Amino acid sequence: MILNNKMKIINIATTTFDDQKPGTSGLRKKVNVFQQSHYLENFVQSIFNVATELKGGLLILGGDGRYYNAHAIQIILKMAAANGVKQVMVGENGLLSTPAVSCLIRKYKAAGGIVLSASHNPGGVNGDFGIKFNIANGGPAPTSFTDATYEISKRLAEYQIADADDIPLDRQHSCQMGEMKIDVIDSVSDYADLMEQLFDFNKIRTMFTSGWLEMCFDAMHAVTGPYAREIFSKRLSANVDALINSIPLEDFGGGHPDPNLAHAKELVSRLNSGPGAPGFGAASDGDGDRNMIIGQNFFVNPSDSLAIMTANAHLLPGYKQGICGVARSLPTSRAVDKVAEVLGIDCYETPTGWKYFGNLLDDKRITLCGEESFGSGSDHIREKDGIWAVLFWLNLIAVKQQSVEEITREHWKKYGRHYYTRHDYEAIDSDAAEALMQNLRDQSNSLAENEYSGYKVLLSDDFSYTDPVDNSITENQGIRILFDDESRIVFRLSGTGTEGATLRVYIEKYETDASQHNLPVQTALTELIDIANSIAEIKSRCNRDQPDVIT
Ligand code: G16
Repeated sequence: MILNNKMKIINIATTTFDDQKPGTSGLRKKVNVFQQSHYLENFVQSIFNVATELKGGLLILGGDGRYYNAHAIQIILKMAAANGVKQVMVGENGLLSTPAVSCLIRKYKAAGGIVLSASHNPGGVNGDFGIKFNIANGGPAPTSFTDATYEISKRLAEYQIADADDIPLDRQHSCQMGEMKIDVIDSVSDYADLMEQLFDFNKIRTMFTSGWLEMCFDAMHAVTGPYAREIFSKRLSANVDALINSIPLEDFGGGHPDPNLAHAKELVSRLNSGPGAPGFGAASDGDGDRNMIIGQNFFVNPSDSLAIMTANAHLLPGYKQGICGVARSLPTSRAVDKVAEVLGIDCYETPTGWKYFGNLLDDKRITLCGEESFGSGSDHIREKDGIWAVLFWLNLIAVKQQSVEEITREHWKKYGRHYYTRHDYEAIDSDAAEALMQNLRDQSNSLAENEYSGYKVLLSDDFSYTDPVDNSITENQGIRILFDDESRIVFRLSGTGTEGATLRVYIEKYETDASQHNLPVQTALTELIDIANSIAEIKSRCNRDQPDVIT
């Protein structure tokens, strides 16, 4: 036991867990896994052991408000004090969205940040919990960091924690825990100020106050409620009924905080309610980094959203100097590639995971990036950013004076339409999923030249990425099959699920003929869906007739 400014630091002997390997975005498990004695503490100590820069530095701490958030924050504060952190800024009520953490790390030059969230996964006592670490650039820790924490977690013998009282989180204040300063801060204002620098708030406000547009934003009872209140209602004077589900709840009101057509049902029914319906709808996820954009009876695919943003960024104040390049993850449709070609800028294809965009942003190779999984962002921070994407669209609508649908259709007309769908097979047997992927891997080199229902395979491989900045290589990132008409199928296993395995099948088809842009997506892709099912033998290997979720 050591005394630090009259505070006791206790070394607790612990035993290891073998399942603390972070996935696509941090460590995500069922709440009851995190509730095992020492489980959270072991993982947090592993972070402190690797992120030695936290000693004597500033840590940003907050989460999406799900069950276990408040409890975990008190533990992490005491462990931070015991591990020599100089100062912690923690969000009021323990709330900070993932983009707000990234913003605060960069603004206050913090050594890093800890975000407590399992993102779009359900919460509550029977739901999921998660923890992720962001480094000093504000972005998710790279694989080298997460691999190192995993190695440490496998041999950790003890952790350090201060013998201190819990800190009140329900009001803004500053206090000491031993030698460590704690500031409980406004969760929203720094982030909202950054948004005001990027977008034309006057123009958006006029659009609302003149009655030209009404919006509906679904915070899904997750972290973005307070952000939406401050930004859309207070600073932008949006219509009085603009926000739904805007009170953060520990179980997200029993809902699934995943902003897609299946889970944001209330929002969708409002937008599709006929005359008088709002013209613009949006939703964000548990920790506020994802976004869905919809118009009246109209859905904007996230891959299209990235392409539309890229084509129009120069019209908005924060991007008026143009953009230097773009990036998308492997399974994201190639809609943005077409725009990059026309703009004459580089377009990078990365593995799934926001962490792969960090080096490209830091090296100023890209300004915008995005993923099919409802994520888009820019160089303003190092995370994808839900509210930012909503503001981007609102600003664009205010500039163009067109509806969501008109903007999207005009885009398709100019660049062609990428019909796109993702089929998810959830909670399938992990061994069966691995065997399915291995079978695809074994075939992948011999598929070229094969023809399926008139679609000829041009190239097929297991995607591997060499980071152009640090030359690190990331292998086995998904099987991709490219056809000679620019259609594409990608198969990979999710890295964010907490039950069995989730197979994701991504299918796209490029159509330049505007008279063919009105088909239902699943109809336009029927043949390719059948080809994907047959090459991967999904039905027999997964024992499923249909995907569980289609986006
Ligand atoms: C995370 C990552 C994203 C990724 C998504 C889905 O998002 O940050 O980069 O696209 O998971 O990953 P997977 O397909 O492996 O499940 P979030 O919003 O869950 O943090």
